[in-house]
Amino acid sequence: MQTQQSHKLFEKAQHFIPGGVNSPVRAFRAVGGNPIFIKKAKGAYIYDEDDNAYIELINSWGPMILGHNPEMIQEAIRKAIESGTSFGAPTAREVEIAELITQMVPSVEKVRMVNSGTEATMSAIRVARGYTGKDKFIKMEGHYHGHGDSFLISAGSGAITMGQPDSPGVTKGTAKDTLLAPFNDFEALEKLIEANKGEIAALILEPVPGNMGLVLPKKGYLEAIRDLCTKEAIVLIFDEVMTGFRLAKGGAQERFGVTPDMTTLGKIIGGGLPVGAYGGKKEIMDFVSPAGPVYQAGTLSGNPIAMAAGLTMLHYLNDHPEVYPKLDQIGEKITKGIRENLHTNGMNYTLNHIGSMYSLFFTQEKVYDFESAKKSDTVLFGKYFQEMLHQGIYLAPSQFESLFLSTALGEEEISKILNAHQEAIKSIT
Ligand code: KE4
Repeated sequence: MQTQQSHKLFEKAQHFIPGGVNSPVRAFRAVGGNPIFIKKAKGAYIYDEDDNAYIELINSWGPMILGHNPEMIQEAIRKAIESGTSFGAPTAREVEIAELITQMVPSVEKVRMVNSGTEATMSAIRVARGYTGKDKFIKMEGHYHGHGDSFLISAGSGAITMGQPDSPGVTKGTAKDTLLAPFNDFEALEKLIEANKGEIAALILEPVPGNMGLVLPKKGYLEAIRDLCTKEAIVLIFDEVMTGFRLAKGGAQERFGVTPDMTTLGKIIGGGLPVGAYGGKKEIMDFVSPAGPVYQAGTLSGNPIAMAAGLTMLHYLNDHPEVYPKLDQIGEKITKGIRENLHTNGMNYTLNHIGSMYSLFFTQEKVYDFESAKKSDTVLFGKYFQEMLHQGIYLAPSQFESLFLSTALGEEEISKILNAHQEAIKSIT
């Protein structure tokens, strides 16, 4: 597989863009080699600048749950553009999508649209602080909530991939209000809250973390956190930027039956265009300006083209509940095949899976938190990644990322993925 065009573009890109990419994890630093530059994508496939085709298991880090570039979304964007691209004034579509989100995610009684998951989480924490009058908040080790200063402490995703879970540039003044707890350790959380009694505004977590690779919440853990936050009057924020509209129509909170006070959303919500959102209980969201005193704003928030794409996506998911059992089935088939192959080859690497998300960790130990995830052999992962890429399967270029499946993966793609996996495992060990 030759990738000259990508190579040439990457050389040039590094002169004008830090690291040659607009988001660090795209640079392949963790897996070696140069990134491939994508020219187009459709359905289950992406195509690079050298016209190589790859079966997609990242799907733009989650948004492409129906596969790339569905006709109906193209059509919605084409139609919306005829009326203009941005007004900086309220539009009917924003009312429609807000109402739809409150129907799909009932814990969200009011919602504010923003332009990324980072904006959503930054804003949610500010509102929780304004609402409670408290400064501190808890995040989980290895969880990633975007690149807002107060979250870049023990952060997952690209931060740990680049070996900088605590980023320079985040001041001590900021970091002091971010408290850290190990995920899946309820006792440690209770002790942390006890030690900061009455000073904690919020607890934010990925209910099903995907940013240290996929890790599942232990049985009863989310329910226990919910009860503890209620008891301590701590605003519970589910960061569902990844899991929202993916693990169920109503996200992880629907799948696990645990209701947060606030929810942050992104990725799928924009149908492929830049959209984020945060919402929750009316009494909290009415603290957001101009209804309340907590300021948050955005020139392109609720952008009409992005709303058209997002509305089309959300209406489809709302009207086609069969999408979710189909995604679960695809996830089941792929992970069952991988498990069988690992067993046949006498390897018990750890495979964590739920619905249309999974991660293969190159460690024999269970992976249930950041410390155990970090035990994975990232060099071996890099070799596996390159082997799979060489066979035309496009995985996340980091051990500390979840994979995202789409309904566009048919029987042919699933067997190609499993054959490529078989070859890759054989060649790296
Ligand atoms: P964005 O600002 O990248 O739209 O969203 C930040 C964010 C917030 N919360 C969660 C749970 C997230 O997963 C993310 C972003 N996810 C990463 C993938 N792990 C985006 C990919 C990238 O950084 O390039």
